Amino acid sequence: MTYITKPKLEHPGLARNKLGYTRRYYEGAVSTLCAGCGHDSISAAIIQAFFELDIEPHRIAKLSGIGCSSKTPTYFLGSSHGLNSVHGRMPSVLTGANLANRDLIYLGVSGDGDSASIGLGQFAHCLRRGVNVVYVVENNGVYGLTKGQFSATADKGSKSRRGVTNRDSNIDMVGLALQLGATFIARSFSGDKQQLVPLLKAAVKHQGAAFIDVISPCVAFNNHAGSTKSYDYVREHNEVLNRLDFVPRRDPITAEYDPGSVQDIVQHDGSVIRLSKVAEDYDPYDRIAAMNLLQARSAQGEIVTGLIYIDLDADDLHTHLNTVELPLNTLGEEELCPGAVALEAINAGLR
Ligand SMILES: Cc1ncc(C[n+]2csc(CCOP(=O)(O)OP(=O)(O)O)c2C)c(N)n1
Ligand code: SF4
Ligand SMILES: [Mg+2]
Repeated sequence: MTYITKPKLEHPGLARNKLGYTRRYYEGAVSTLCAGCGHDSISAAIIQAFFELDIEPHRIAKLSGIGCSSKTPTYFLGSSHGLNSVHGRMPSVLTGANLANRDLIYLGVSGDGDSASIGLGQFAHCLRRGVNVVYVVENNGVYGLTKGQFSATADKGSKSRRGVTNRDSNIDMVGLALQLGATFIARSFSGDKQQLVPLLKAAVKHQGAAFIDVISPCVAFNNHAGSTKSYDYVREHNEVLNRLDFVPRRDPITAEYDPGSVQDIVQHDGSVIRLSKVAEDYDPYDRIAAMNLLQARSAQGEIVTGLIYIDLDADDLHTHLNTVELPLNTLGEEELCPGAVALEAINAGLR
């Protein structure tokens, strides 16, 4: 049913962003996912985030693997670049694209099967190497597309729809991302757009590997009693660390807050993440404390959400590799293939 297209007509009174575009310009095709699937709410949050950030859609490249979650880029940013790759292989394709053209904003969209099961190695190396990406995992604890088998993020002791208990230990993707060295790490819930939209905006402006694990219930296979990824379970066990406001660089900060109740995080480009702390003593710059908190809360069955960790001194793979500033397709033949003399000089330098 992916042939369904949306009508091109739009209401003349629709709000426009600073580029003159309406939100419709950031949408994609009509979703064919199950009604109520968490993934559709994440698509809506992505549309809102890019619309409000006033980003030209052609500056974005959205890449995914295989799964219901990986289908979602068809449903947002219809005017952006996109590639639906192979199951679990989105990160390496994205890394290659990023190295070839650093001028685009890279949005990696994946599922828990795609990134924690078959693609775990790819996920790990992408974050470890600091690829400048917004990496979103739409985490429902199952392989939704292939009819609801447990994925590697399914909690030990949780039950399938048919009542089978999962005996394997789960992979906590946020815990892994912390260990691997990602420099912007957050968790959110598809049912909490107020939290997810500013997290997405802040991640887009982060210069380095940004990872957001979004718990996204699968209404067809994992939304029953006994599941720890159902709407009810997440609502009852969601421990929100902080509330966020994202303030772009050019906008003045107007809202008044009691001194001490908020923390301003100024990113590289001058944009500000204004954190209203819910957990008073939580420090988002402390990687070890974040690891400890996650472990402690997960042992109690709680799901920690919010901005979990940020490193403002982050750099990215291009810095690590000392690559050329320009996209490769803008270089001429002489720069790309400088000839035998230049090659000899390089070889001599390695002897
Ligand atoms: C190499 C390969 N192995 C297995 C599959 C079958 N397959 C397709 S999607 C999928 C799992 C998807 O799970 P997830 O990434 O969590 O996405 P969801 O559908 O839950 O959003 C599997 C196992 C495949 N397409 N390719
Ligand atoms: S099977 Fe699950 S993950 Fe897939 S579209 Fe339906 S609710 Fe969403
Ligand atoms: Mg899944």
